[in-house]
Amino acid sequence: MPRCGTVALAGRPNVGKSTLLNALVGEHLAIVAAKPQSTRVPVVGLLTRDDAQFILTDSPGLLEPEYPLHETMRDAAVRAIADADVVAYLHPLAEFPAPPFVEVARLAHAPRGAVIPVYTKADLLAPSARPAVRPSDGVVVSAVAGEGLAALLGALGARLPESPFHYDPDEIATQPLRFFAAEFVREAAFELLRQELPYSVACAIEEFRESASPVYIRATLYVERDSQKGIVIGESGRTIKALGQAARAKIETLVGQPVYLDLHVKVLPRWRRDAPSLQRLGYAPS
Ligand SMILES: Nc1nc2c(ncn2[C@@H]2O[C@H](COP(=O)(O)OP(=O)(O)OP(=O)(O)O)[C@@H](O)[C@H]2O)c(=O)[nH]1
Ligand SMILES: [Mg+2]
Repeated sequence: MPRCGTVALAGRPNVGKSTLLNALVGEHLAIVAAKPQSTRVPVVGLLTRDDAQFILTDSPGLLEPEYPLHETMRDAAVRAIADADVVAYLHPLAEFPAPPFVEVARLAHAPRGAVIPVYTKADLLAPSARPAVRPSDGVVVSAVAGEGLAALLGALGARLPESPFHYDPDEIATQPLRFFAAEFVREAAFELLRQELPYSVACAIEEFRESASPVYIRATLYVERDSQKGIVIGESGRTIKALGQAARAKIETLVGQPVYLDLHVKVLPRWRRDAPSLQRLGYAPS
């Protein structure tokens, strides 16, 4: 009997959840940023290996909510954890040992699925500086160096339920291309905008014409204040142009075709704290 089930990648912000999802799936699906709190909604990646199908859910970092967007992020992470057959609990190897998962996730009780500690970013430590991690402590990985991924899949796969596959083995994603287009605009914002500005950026896809050549995408990049709009546009439109080019290149890689990205900037005041705006941007269940 094959195995198939859901694996939640969970942990504090910035521990390397999205990078690990991409390394396991072998495609850049989830956005990655040097700054924490880049993932706002779960991203699902599929991996089918021999007789096991992994439905991998990259979840927002577990944090103490400070405003309504944070609350939607935490709710989404907690839901992904509750739904999972197995929880991969990511924590940097440099901070071994990880505190108990229920404390970090602030859960009232242990999740239904087994929790496997995964110690990340192993490449940042010289071999002599690495803590001694026993197999019973968890799995050591480096998504960047590709270390430990086979062992991780072995540990996760052994805990998946016996079940027929839920998806075609060739599929790698479940969310529509327009979702990834909006995410890649945000990833470009994390790369090109400074300080706190990426946290005020959201993106909505207004039109996505896949039959057009090049593929036509009209998108709105939202910020929270007029002053931020000025910075995002930049002198003579320089910043928004660079942002659009970076986002377009990322979208083209996933779509596999040339893309025309028609990107506009608008102000949506205090959208991070406004329930109707959060809903409209896809951050809250409607
Ligand atoms: N050296 C090294 N850096 C890594 C590794 N994995 C992730 N990183 C870096 O760590 C930072 C955060 O990575 P993400 O994958 O965005 O982390 P995350 O846990 O998804 O973060 P949030 O979504 O914000 O909670 C980025 O700068 C990554 O390049 C790794 O294996 N080695
Ligand atoms: Mg992430």
